[in-house]
Amino acid sequence: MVRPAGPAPEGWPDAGASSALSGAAERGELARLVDPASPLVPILDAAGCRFLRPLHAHVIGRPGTGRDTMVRALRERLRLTATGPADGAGADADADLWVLVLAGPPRHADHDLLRSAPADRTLVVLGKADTHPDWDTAVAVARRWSTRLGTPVHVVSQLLACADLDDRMFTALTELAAAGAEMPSMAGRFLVGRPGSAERAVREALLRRIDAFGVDTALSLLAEGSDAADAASLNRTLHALSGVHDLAGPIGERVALVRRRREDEIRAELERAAARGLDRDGAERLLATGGVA
Ligand SMILES: Nc1nc2c(ncn2[C@@H]2O[C@H](COP(=O)(O)OP(=O)(O)OP(=O)(O)O)[C@@H](O)[C@H]2O)c(=O)[nH]1
Ligand SMILES: [Mg+2]
Repeated sequence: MVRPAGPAPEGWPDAGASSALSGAAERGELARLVDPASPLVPILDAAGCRFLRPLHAHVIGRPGTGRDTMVRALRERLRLTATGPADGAGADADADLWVLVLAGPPRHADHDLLRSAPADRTLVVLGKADTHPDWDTAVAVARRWSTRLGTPVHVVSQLLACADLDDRMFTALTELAAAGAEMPSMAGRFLVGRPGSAERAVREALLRRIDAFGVDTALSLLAEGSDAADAASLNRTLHALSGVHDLAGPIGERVALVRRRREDEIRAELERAAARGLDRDGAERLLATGGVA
């Protein structure tokens, strides 16, 4: 099955029944479908490698919507090959899926971006969900945008999905929670301490890493004495709250489609080889293979 690099997160569905061609490709046995002396062997070996490449998602959206952070979230949490604006023009050439990030009501530019991506392989995400007054509000907003766009809109805080607090930040949060500190409603008021001081620096780092909602959530978790015993477990809790894992379902639903497209790539290679006269009988026999393995 076409899969993300590394072990699949729980919940990746099976891609369904495979044809003889894609079944052999998934087992890494594509070249065994022809005579070992056939000139198709290296072509099928290369096509088989391409077939098994990890699932590739390309992130699009208006500038400032959190696209680069979404790329990181997809790589780190869902183990996808992910690209975005930082990867330059043409980075989507081999993409299987597109992720359109919205951080405000859909505008013309978003409609244009949505039209430019393949409809059946594009997910729309309300990003920066943590900047809404609360998660339920973000979900309600996403529902309204979904009605306007005619496609589901998933709710994600890509920043929380990338939470990587270190021991120094964890200790600062623990001390703040023990002192009964809360996140002020104006995030700027969190930045107490002399500019350049260690206290100010750690507070700035916290806002940069997890922003106001993340700090507020972490303080509540630590004050409640939750099992966030160290930086790593607090990071994991924030990742779990980010909504990014909920993308695994809709991504998984598109895996069968991606697999069919990759099988079409193998067929195109075989057709090119047959046109060049390379083991035409072998190529045509394989091209006639359409049944389920
Ligand atoms: N609160 C919050 N901030 C976020 C989130 N994702 C990204 N940001 C912040 O938004 C800013 C832009 O993030 P990027 O990921 O660089 O977004 P981009 O779309 O690539 O933006 P440009 O590179 O400026 O075009 C940074 O300050 C991020 O920290 C999020 O989920 N929540
Ligand atoms: Mg950026």
